[in-house]
Amino acid sequence: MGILNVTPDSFSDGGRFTDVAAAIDHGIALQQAGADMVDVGGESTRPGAERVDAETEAARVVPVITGLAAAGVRMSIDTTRAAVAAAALAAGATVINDVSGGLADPSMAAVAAEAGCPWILMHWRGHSRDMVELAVYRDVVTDVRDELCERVEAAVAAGVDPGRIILDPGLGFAKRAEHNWALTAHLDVLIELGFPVLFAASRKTYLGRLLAAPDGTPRPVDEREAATLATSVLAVAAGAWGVRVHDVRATADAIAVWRATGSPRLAS
Ligand code: PMM
Repeated sequence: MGILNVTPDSFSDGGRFTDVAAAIDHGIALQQAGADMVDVGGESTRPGAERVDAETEAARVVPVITGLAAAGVRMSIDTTRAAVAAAALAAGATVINDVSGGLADPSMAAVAAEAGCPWILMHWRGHSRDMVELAVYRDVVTDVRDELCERVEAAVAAGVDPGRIILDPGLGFAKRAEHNWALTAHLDVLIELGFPVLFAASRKTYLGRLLAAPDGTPRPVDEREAATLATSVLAVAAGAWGVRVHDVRATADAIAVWRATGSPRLAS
């Protein structure tokens, strides 16, 4: 899954694709680089980010989705809002990627059930401005698993086909670095639930901290690619269904190497 943030303030590519034509070109380039799907988002979810209103969010993504659909690009819509998801599906997106797992907008389940489309339920505890203080767990792996199971139950109760549900541990969302590493090491615990699992570590803050300079300065966002590739290969080898990344070509290359060795599965 290639990332296309049509926002002025996302942490990695914010501001690069606010022009519709540039965003469409980048989406096509992601597909040509090997993305099976392009994830289009119109609201930044980086820690501390302020929210935009639904009209602004929809106005950012709909023209880009319309253009990419005309070019034959498969897309997910990265939103927590039912109205934005519905507008994006009408414009040609075919998957809902909801970082709140249905918690932020009670109407999202009805949109997903009505559309009958795949719905990515990410583990989430609150909006970006509050999420640092929500990063408290008894055991992060079992807590995330149990909270995701609650989201699945709510979705199914609202009429969503369980065969359309995809799960995501939500790296960096109400998670400190040690939580992200534990979820990476024990991805099998989520995979064993039987749903496809999406893994989305690309260029995130905790990778910058891992690779910090001796004086503690985090590695800049655009120098976290090798670490991103390592996490993506670990996730795919553990059985992840997909990885959500900025650099699709490098990711496809790394996964080609894993496949060439016979797609060995990681034992946990
Ligand atoms: N992370 C971000 C945005 N959308 N969607 C899913 N399913 N999982 C994630 O971890 C996730 C997401 C934030 O990263 P970005 O600013 O690079 O888009």
